[in-house]
Amino acid sequence: MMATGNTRLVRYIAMTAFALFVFYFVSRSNMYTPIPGAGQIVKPAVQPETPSTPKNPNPQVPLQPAPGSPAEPPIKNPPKQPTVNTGKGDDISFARTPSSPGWDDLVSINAGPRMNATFVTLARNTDVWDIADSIRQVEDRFNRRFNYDWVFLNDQPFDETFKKVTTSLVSGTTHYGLIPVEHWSFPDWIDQEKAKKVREDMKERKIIYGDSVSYRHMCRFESGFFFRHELMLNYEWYWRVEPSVKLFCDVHYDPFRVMAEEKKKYSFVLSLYEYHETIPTLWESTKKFMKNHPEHIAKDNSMAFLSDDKGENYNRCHFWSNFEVGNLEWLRSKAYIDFFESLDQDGGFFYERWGDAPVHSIAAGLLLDKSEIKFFNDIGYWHVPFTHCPTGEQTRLDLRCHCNPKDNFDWKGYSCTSRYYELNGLEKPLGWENEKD
Ligand SMILES: Nc1nc2c(ncn2[C@@H]2O[C@H](COP(=O)(O)OP(=O)(O)OP(=O)(O)O)[C@@H](O)[C@H]2O)c(=O)[nH]1
Ligand SMILES: *[C@@H]1O[C@H](CO)[C@@H](O)[C@H](O)[C@H]1NC(C)=O
Ligand SMILES: [Mg+2]
Repeated sequence: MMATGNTRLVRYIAMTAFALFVFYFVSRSNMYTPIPGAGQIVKPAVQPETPSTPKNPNPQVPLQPAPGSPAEPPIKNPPKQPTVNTGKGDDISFARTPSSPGWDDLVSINAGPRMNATFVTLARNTDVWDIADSIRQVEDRFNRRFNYDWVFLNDQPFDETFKKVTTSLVSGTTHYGLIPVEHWSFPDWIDQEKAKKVREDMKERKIIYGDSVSYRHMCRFESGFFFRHELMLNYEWYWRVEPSVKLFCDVHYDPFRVMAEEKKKYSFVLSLYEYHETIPTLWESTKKFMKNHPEHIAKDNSMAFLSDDKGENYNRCHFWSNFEVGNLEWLRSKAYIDFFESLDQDGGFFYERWGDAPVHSIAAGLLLDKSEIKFFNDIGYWHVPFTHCPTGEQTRLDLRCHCNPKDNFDWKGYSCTSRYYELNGLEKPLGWENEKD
């Protein structure tokens, strides 16, 4: 009798303990699931034209509590608290190689400090679905863990659909800005008749966008004004994103922070030769600027990237500016503004068809020390028709890249990236020879 009673009691205790254990386990795992910021932030459907309540009023401070902080359920091995920027890049929030702690965590909100940075996109209302595509990729591969803001600029007011769709996709705060007409029109020193003849002539010669007025305003705006838009004055760093681009690889670390810690001001993933027809006198204008402003030319510049004869002629190499991570303070500096204004006075945005890519690139090449320009091998990228697929099989596997390495443009004949490597005395990534053609 006694024995049976004891067995029953033991069985009862065991079953209760088991039930409690199951309940505890289930409820705990449920608590983990909606990770704040991982695409689950509840946001108002529409945001007003001007800055709405920013999600992160102080970008230097992490937006979300770090995993393991008191606001969250306990985790078995809580990661370290966010560290102050040590400059060493070896803390959990800054995993740069597969052996770094925290590398495998592509789910939690990144615990590290945030830079004073934003994405920026110039777009028309009709670009909405093409930019939606780009945003989705940037969010999936990077920003859902970092929640940086996104600034959209347009020469026309953005419509409700554009704002609704993009706000629903961006994990950070979105801002929508109208471009002032002075930044999107002909300066008064431009001869309209002469500019019109150029467009007709370029149309006949079938030069891409050669007959377009809006394309010229776009190039001039991206060259001289986007970084001075009032919404952009709130930031120190930008990452430019265009409609219909692709990101092929996981971005484990914060590229803005890499830029700051490596003391970079400008970066690229693709480089190539510009069409001569669009910039016949750009180098003459550049030389005039160099003569008038020797004080702005960096001692250790990248002239060897731009010219094969020590500056006599332009070799047409440029960084492709539809992707850029860069420093806005540099673009707002006297050196850059003097350069832009000197070019603008010469009229080539309208009398030719100067692109913002060669303008930014020449500026970066001459006004910055060569050590201030960064090449991001590990950011896989596509903008029609060129692909940057990271060189090195192990890198592509580690970053879960979905690009075909055969498409990588970097080491092909029409790319200028080899010059960048040579000029900086850098060793090319392992496996580059196999991708020459
Ligand atoms: N608001 C506005 N944005 C424009 C206009 N034209 C171009 N853009 C934007 O400026 C950027 C560059 O324009 P694109 O048409 O992509 O020029 P591109 O990259 O040289 O050429 P594509 O090969 O057509 O992509 C994109 O982000 C466009 O959305 C315009 O007239 N108004
Ligand atoms: C971010 O940078 C802008 C431009 O330099 C500056 O005005 C602003 O105060 C900065 N914000 C923070 C939080 O540091
Ligand atoms: Mg484009």
